[in-house]
Amino acid sequence: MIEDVKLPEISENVESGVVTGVLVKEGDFVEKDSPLVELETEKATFEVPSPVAGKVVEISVNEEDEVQVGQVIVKLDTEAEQAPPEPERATDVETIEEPKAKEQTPPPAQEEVKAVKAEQERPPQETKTLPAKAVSAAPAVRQLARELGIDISRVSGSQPGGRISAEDVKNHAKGLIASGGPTGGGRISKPLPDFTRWGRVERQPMTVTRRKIAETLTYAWSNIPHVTQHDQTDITELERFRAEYAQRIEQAGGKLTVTSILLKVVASALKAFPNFNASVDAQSNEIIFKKYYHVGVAVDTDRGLLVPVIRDADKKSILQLSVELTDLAEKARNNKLTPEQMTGGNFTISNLGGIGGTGFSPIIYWPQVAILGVSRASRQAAYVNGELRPRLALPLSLSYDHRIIDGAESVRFVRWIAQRLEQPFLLAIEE
Ligand code: CAO
Repeated sequence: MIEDVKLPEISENVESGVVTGVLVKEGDFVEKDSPLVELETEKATFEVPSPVAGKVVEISVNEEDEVQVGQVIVKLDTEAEQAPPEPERATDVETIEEPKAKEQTPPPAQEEVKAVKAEQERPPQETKTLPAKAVSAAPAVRQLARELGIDISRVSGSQPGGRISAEDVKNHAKGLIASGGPTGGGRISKPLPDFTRWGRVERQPMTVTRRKIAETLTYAWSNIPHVTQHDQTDITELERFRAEYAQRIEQAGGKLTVTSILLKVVASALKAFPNFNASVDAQSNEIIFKKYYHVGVAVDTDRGLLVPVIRDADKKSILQLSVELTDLAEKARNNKLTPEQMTGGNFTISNLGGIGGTGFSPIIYWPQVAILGVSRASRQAAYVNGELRPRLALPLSLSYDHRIIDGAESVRFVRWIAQRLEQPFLLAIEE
């Protein structure tokens, strides 16, 4: 029997995605839950699992196609018998033409289904992405919006049922230009000069992830009055502690790093300074104080910046945090994060120190109100009890929302963190 496999419901308000990888070819036999295509949506990239086992008889989509929920992705013959494995399989793998498809490990299908459900149940104000709404528009209209750098969920539809027409998109664009505001995708609506007048150029479309990053950061940068407070902390003792326990944490499957220790310190700091664990509701002029402590960590990946979130960081040990961070950073780099794993953070840590740098001004992840940037630790000479000693200094850069956090409080917050890193025992006493 030939069965059409359609794109299932992804999550609330997400009606389509762009195919970034076709992971099977005609003739392949797929097991239930094995990945068929890789899909990039506004919220995440993930693999679409096969709902049944069968032989692929037709692939109905190509890379870069925009696919709507309910659209057929592949056709499977569910009665086909799986061919017995070839005896010379090891040689086949070496000469295979599509390493990406073969390299994919089967996805944690149940986890993804759970994640999608959780995403659907999650109240919209908890998401770190921009507020979205159900959008009804033809693919060509969506394409036009993308080309103009417009977030289609912000366009009002004039057609029956609120459906958006090409004219609606153009009118929205005109309105943005008239108001001088930025369009979605982080692009400014001023036309660019013709660069070919000065030399050869190459145009490349932004990936969905890049557009989302641009849109989120542009929104945050234009809507939050940012100030960055710089400080540094002496982590000489902490480095000794890290070396001492590194092996134990490694045995548990994690890596003890400045970032995993910071997760613990930051979660405690958020409890001590509730203004940093809040969001501003500019529409109702209220401040929302959160009573949970979920902390995001910026991870540098091939596709750009991703921010997985560690839930209830306050309730976890440094060992647990180290294992979880190692796992989430690996998932981020291997494209395995679910949308749920990237939402709901209250505060973010962005550690660029493994790469280098002496300081930077991180952009806050709206609707959060602060972000801690960490740069490279360096050896410095410092006076300790009147003697000049070599010490390891870690630069900290805290960007905060000046609407609800005052400068003095930002200094106290970052000093509080600095002191717990300088004297790791302090945290143990307080916990
Ligand atoms: N100073 C000096 N060395 C540092 C350091 C710092 N601030 N932070 C990390 N390191 C070292 C680590 O100790 C490790 O060294 P060893 O292997 O010798 O122990 C090495 O750098 C690599 O660290 P890591 O990346 O494995 O581990 P981490 O937990 O410190 O960082 C993560 C994890 C995910 C934060 C990091 O890998 C990453 O992706 N950072 C980039 C984040 C980013 O792009 N931010 C920009 C956002 S724009 O606002």
